[in-house]
This record gives sequence, C-alpha cells and structure tokens, in this order.
Amino acid sequence: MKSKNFIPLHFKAINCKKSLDKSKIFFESMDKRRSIRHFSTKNVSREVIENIIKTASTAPSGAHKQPWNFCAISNKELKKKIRDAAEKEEKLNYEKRMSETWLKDLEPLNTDWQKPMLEDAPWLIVVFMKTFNIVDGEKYKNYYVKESVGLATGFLLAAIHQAGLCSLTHTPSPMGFLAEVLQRPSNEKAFLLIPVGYPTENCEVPLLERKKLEEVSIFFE
Ligand code: IYR
Repeated sequence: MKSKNFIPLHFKAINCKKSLDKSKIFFESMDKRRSIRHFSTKNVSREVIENIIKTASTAPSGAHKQPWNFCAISNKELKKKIRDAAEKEEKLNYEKRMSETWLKDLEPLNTDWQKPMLEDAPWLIVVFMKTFNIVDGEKYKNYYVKESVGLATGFLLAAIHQAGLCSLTHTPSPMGFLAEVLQRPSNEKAFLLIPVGYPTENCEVPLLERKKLEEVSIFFE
C-alpha cells in the first residue's frame, strides 16, 4: 500500500546564472574551512549551537530514522573529564598503538597526545550514532547508520563554518569513554568528538593542499 502522507515539495527554482553564482560562492566559502587545534576560550551562545545541530539533523538518513544524537557540552567539569580520558587513550596511541607509518603520516599536522582544546573550546559536540532503537522493549536495527551519521556530521561541520566558527574532527580511540562520561544508553556509540569555537589570535594551521577537481572526480558526459 502506498503511503498517503505526501505533501507538495516546496522548491523555488533559480535560473542557471544564479545557480552558477551560488555554487561558486558556496565553494569559495567552504574552501576556507580549516580544522584548527588551538581554540580560544571565547564564549559561543547556546542558541548558535542549537541552530548548528538543527542544521545537522536535516541530513538525509536511512529510512529517515535520523540515527544520531548530538551531545553539546559547555560544562567545565565534564570538559575536563573528557580531556583527561581522551589524553589517557591518546598517550597510549602515540606511544604504543600507532604504527610508524601512521605517526609519519601525522607529522605534517604536528599533533600529539595532549588535547588542551578539549577544555579551551567553549563547546564540545559529541556525535553519537544510534545503532538500534528500542520501542516497547523491542530492539529495531537502524539502516546505513555510519553513512547517515557521516552525512549529518558533514552538515554539522558546514553549519559550524557558516556560523563563523571553527571546529576539529577529533577521534580519540577507543571512544568508549564518551558514552560512559555522558551516561548514554547502550544503543548509542560515539562517532566523533568535535570542539567548536574561535581560533586563538596566533592560531596556525598546516600548509595543506586540496586535491584538484581532476584528482577527485571523473565526468561521463
Ligand atoms: N586521534 C589522534 C591521532 C590522529 C589521527 C588522524 I587519522 C588524524 O588525522 C589526526 C590525528 C589525535 O587526534 O591526535
């Protein structure tokens, strides 16, 4: 049986010139996005973070299950707990778990196990994926969870950038401590830890080049 819950699409067509202009302007803006590792302690209002999360939650998802939860943390004690736990894992990673090749690949980024940004940034957004839902005691698996949450996180990063803020996609590994510290239920698994805020005055970023269009695409016309 076909669902009857359909409504007309709200779609406002724009002309080709406008489409070209807008696509260029958006690209040029997004091309300026950089991950940063030096955050100022300057505050960001909760309302901005709410809008950013609302934007992320407009992402498409498998069977429209929206299998994500965004925990936004500005609480100082919680940020410290998260930093301490992340650094504990990262110290082991850098000193024992990561391969020589991996460490070499990270050299240009100047990273190490210390993560002061987890306390300096005014907000940490922890993205959780909901691998399943529980309805009336029954377990229902979600679909394409990693793809869906990856898309929502992409929207989140774009929204952060458009709001004039910076972020870092941080993956302390393993990330189990995040569900523990934030007391998440068993159907939620940490996906990414994202400090959000402003860069420090003298913040520097590595000189990185993005791949050219020809290197990341093939057109079949
Ligand atoms: N999670 C570690 C190591 C790290 C790994 C990759 I792949 C990066 O692109 C950057 C860092 C850290 O955050 O330091």
